[in-house]
Amino acid sequence: SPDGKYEKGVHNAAEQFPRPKTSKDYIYGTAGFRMKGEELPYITMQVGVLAGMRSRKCGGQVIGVMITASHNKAEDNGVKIVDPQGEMLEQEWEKHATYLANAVDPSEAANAYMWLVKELKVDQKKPGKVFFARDTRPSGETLVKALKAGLSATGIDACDYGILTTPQLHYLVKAANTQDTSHPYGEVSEEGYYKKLAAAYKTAMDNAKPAGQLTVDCANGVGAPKLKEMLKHLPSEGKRAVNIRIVNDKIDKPEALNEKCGADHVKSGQRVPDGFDGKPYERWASFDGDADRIVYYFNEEGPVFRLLDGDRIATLAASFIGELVHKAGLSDKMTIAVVQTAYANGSSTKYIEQNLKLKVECTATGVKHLHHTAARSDVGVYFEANGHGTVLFSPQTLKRIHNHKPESPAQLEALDTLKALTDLINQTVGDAISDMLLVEVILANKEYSVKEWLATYTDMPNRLAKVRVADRTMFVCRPGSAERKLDEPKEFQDMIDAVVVKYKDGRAFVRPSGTEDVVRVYAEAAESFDCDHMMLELNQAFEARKLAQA
Ligand code: G16
Repeated sequence: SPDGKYEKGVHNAAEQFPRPKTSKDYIYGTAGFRMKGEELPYITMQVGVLAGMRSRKCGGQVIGVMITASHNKAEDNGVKIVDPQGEMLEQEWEKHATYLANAVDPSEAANAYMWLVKELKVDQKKPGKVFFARDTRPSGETLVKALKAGLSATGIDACDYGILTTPQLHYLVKAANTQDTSHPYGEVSEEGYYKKLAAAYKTAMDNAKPAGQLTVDCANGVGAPKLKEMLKHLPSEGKRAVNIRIVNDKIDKPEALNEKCGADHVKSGQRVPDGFDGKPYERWASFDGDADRIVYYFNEEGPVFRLLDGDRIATLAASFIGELVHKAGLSDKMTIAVVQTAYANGSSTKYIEQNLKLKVECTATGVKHLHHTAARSDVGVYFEANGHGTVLFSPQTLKRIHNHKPESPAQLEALDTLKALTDLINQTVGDAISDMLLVEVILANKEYSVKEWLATYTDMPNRLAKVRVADRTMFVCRPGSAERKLDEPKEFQDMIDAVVVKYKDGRAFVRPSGTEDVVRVYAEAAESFDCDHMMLELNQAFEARKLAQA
């Protein structure tokens, strides 16, 4: 390093934030590193070191670091790196993060740093810049100190954005790296984020009327204060006035985070959150702990719970964008594709292919996989069933939309709405606030109530469960199967297949989680009681192979 200064700096930082004594290997997983917050300072310091290198390597462009454990418990935390265009860290670099995180002591840390500098040909004299933020978890404060230690140890210019939602940080990174280009993404400030979304929302609502009140469960997380901020920028009077009520906003009670509320609780358990007081057909939505996921739902009389999850948002968005493209006279200029994962409800896939007549692709879980696939299309709509997703418009497509000359007032109207959507949608990553505004705009424009939205197709009954296992790394998905089949443990897939064939339209899969110490089990079938039965049999298969842990 410049006179060995940074090498020594890393050594010192690793002394200040030593690696916990553990036999565990840390892995940069589905969404970066995730574990108990108290275990994370060393790793976070190392993430700072790597983010700085990445910035130097990317010609000094801003790199982001987000400290959050999103949907996980309050005592957990996590840290992940955001690349220059606001995407997830390039996969090739994940192993470098894993490598640094597993250097056992200060000398190894310093050596690992120097080895990577050489290996990646990082010019340490070049400037580097990192933006970072955290969610509301109390452990975030210590982790910020550790992160700063890693950054300053290696001479990186850092900018602390305090508490933000994950997608807001992604926005800022992209905004910073595009500000001097011909297509700036937006102002480089939290305020700029609200202004961009608010302006787009107003245009997209020009010819529509909001469809009654929406109540948003913010999981007692960062989404609560940020949604409140967002509301200040949206019209509160007149025909476009938003009518949004916020519940579960207790961020001063850290233990309440994601506790019996939030998108994951609602989606996995197919149930309303604590604090629910909705009357039949009242529209509700839940964010997760860092506000990058959203699901909608309501009760019918009974009450019968009805979920409008990521698949529903994807189909709603794809159909509306398809209509706008058609009305604007752009049909022959762009194609729309939808990207899903194995968790997508079979009915949603059928509906997209048969009714919307769009191409569907299936990838592994993790936004990084969906995002890359979606980016190959002109318009790529991607959503995980859990409510994490967005819509990508390729640069070429954006150009076509902006250069298009409408030939009638109707074409003009559709084109203006389409243009507004390209600004309303946070194209860097799934964003609960942005996705919520998107859904609200679509429902208002289509004059849809939740009832009509639900009626577009009928979900296959399904169940989602977690199984605790001794070692989730024993479970290995079959390459190329988009996690729908397992290769390991040997012959376990045969047992799953033997269960599934017994049920009409049965489908099930088992995959190791990348964010929790569990394996996930998904099952769907034509009949609800078949799902329960199938789940029971799958659980028995775990027992039979002694894979489950009490
Ligand atoms: C993260 C990822 C999502 C993924 C989820 C669960 O979400 O960003 O793409 O679906 O974890 O992943 P897994 O099943 O591997 O545990 P979040 O909202 O927690 O950041």
